[in-house]
Amino acid sequence: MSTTIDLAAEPYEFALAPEHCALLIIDMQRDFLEPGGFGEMLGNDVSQLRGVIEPNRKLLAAWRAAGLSVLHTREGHRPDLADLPPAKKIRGRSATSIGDAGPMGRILVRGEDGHDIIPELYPEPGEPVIDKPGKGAFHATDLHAILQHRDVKQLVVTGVTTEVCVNTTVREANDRGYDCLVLEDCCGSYYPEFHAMGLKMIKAQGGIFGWVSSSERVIKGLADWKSAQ
Ligand code: TIU
Repeated sequence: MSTTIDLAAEPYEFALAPEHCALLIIDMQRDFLEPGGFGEMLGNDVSQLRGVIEPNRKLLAAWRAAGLSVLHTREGHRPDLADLPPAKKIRGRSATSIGDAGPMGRILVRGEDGHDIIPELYPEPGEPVIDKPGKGAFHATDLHAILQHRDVKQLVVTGVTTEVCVNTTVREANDRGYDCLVLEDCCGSYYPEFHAMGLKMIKAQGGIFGWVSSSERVIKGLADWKSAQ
């Protein structure tokens, strides 16, 4: 018997199908959340994002306990920078840019300390990590193939930043036929107004890109579902 977890969401209720739903945690990397990385290089106050760590930690624990699929993404480039578009390298006219040395290693380069996921949300064995060169998690990655092999049709999306990599990924997913539920307390931006507007853009027009809800609702829904089994 297949059951759904019916969650309060906007613009209307989201019917989460546990066997076809994966948690996708976007770019919770030291480069975006700690000083000295890519986020700070762009001129941002990285402390703005720290508040999303704890809700994601609790959600991830509940998600793992329920035995559902989880995938993590990391934005970054090959050490030889062959996958770095020249336009991305020079954008911002910053003194330091992607590939240059920083306190956490070379900025936004795979294998460096700054590129890795923060310890609080570190992937467990068996949880795919998608290394992506762009803002969207589908561009130039095997994410779509992995999701198809697992028969995933819905994504619960969290991570940073709301208006950049989360929004780009949700839009890409939407055009590939996935239903996306974005958790507002588990996403964050360096700019609170962009966070608010990024979520509005997803749920407006009848859920033009997807749904918005909270981790509290998902955690409660998972607990009720588990106890009913
Ligand atoms: N700058 C910014 O807000 N975000 C990014 O560059 N990447 C992600 O959102 N991960």
